[in-house]
Amino acid sequence: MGMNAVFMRFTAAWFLLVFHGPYVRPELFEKFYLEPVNLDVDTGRVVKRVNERFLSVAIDASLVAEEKFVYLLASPKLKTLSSALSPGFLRFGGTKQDFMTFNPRTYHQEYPRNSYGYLGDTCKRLTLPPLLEENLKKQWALQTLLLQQEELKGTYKNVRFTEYAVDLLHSFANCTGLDLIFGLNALLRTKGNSWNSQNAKMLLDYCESRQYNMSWELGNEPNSYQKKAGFRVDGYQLGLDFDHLRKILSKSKLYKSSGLYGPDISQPRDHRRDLLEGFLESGAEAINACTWHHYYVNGRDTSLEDFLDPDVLDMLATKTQEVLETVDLVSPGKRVWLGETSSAYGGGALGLSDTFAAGFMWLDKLGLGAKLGLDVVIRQVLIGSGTYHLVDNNLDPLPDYWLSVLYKKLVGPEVLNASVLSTLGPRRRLRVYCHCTNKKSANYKRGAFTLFALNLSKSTAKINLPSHLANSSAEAFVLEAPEAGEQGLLSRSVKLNGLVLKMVDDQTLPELQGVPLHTGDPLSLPGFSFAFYVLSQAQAAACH
Ligand SMILES: *[C@@H]1O[C@H](CO)[C@@H](O)[C@H](O)[C@H]1NC(C)=O
Ligand SMILES: *[C@@H]1O[C@H](CO)[C@@H](O)[C@H](O)[C@H]1NC(C)=O
Ligand SMILES: *[C@@H]1O[C@H](CO)[C@@H](O)[C@H](O)[C@H]1NC(C)=O
Ligand SMILES: *[C@@H]1O[C@H](CO)[C@@H](O)[C@H](O)[C@H]1NC(C)=O
Ligand SMILES: CC(=O)N[C@H]1CO[C@H](CO)[C@@H](O)[C@@H]1O
Repeated sequence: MGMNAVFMRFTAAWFLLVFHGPYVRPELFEKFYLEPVNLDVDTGRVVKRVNERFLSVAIDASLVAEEKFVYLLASPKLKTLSSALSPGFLRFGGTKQDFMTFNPRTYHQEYPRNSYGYLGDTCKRLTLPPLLEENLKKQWALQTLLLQQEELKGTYKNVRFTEYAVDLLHSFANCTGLDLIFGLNALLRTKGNSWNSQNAKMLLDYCESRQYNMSWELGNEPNSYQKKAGFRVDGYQLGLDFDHLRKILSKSKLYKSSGLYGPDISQPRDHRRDLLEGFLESGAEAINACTWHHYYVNGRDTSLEDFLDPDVLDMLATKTQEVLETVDLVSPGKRVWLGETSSAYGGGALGLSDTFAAGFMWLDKLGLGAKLGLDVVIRQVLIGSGTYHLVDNNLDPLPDYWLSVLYKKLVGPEVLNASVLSTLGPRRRLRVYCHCTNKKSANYKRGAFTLFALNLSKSTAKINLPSHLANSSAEAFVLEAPEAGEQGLLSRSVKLNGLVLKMVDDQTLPELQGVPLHTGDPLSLPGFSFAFYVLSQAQAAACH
């Protein structure tokens, strides 16, 4: 055993005591790599191109379990926060969608065309008075506890929703520049176990009468219908149901070319993918993208270690490849979306999913997902019960919200091939991704690219740019926990380049400014942090 190993053991033991508490595996504190690693990036070629709405968000259908809570969407603060995530999809769906029926208060066979209702179409009128907002937030905090219990028990009450919920959802999407995807109930079945479209038809008619431009899904995680509803729907039948929905849509002037996405299956388990195969055989033609759901871990059985574990992060690649193989086999070329995804299922992991630590899973999913060829990634959830939300129950932004906004601002849809090289073999705890810089960001020239990197270990990573880029000016956006140590990682706030991010007021986000780096120096990424680096003068051929 050399001096080095003795030293390592000593430091590992020291960290165990001082930094992390007694339960953390010493591997978390691998050898200190003080020498820089080299970034290898092919700036000449786009390897994948993702949707411009790649980073998208969801609102869980449980928000309408009591309809008054949909009024939270009229909060000015939430509107400000959500607008910064445009362009993106806003998926309204989840377990509860299969227990919801449309029950309009003023049902007429024919709705008057183009008549605007109670809310009208103006965003100004979509404003919740402050007192009402405070009240509703308090009640919502209690409601989330009930919803969590329902999820734990796995028994779901049927819910009726009215025009109010639809109007609010649509106005919210419209005012924030998000594209609404509405998840229809697939558990309304006929005696012969095919989909009963009657209720959906009524909803579609209503939405069309209001000229609501939106797209659709049908059913949520159909692979577990047995557990949730006591009967099975096989993949082939579900595909036929989608085909039926497509036929209904094609008869509508407004919806004849609107998006339809499905089947929103859970991630493959034990290589079981029969539902997806069957679905695609009969339903592939009906859909614009094939959706599946992914969570890394069970929220009730996980730890900070999992959130920082490269093996856990790599599980996304395994699952994605399984889904892509099936899709390529049955309907080659069909786009694949993560239709619902977050860190931990079961509403998130308490004390982790809403903290700075969750950013490692989120940013790595965005990077790896794009590189693997996923077209859209829909984050569960923007607001809602559980702890995996981007905006908390007081409608204040959480660390993953700020990470998402920075991603939107700096990362474009063109994916470049990047990796880090080191003489000591692969660096599993340093993960890098490159895209062309978002060309819609006025601040950067064409040819700029954005590197984003995660350091899953304690010590600072130094990254050498390729020599031809070494003199290119760079701007850094480093996201760190507000304080050192485990407490910092579990914090509900985040520092950008040293300053804790906060809204200026309900209508204003802070400027998310980068700091210029000295050209020629390696990029320096502190331990347990992640960052975006914009190489604004890179003149990458792929990014012109
Ligand atoms: C909002 O609705 C108006 C009126 O229907 C429409 O013209 C506009 O394109 C919509 N905007 C978005 C972002 O959906
Ligand atoms: C509906 O929205 C989509 C996506 O934003 C857009 O491409 C399409 O043109 C819109 N359709 C209508 C009828 O406004
Ligand atoms: C990306 O680069 C790695 C090596 O740097 C190479 O093995 C791999 O084939 C490249 N991938 C693509 C899609 O070009
Ligand atoms: C970068 O700048 C240094 C110092 O000015 C110079 O010696 C070097 O040739 C430059 N490298 C490139 C690739 O332009
Ligand atoms: C130099 C270096 O790489 N710094 C830290 C951050 O990430 C790496 C990647 O493995 C860790 O080894 C380092 O501790």
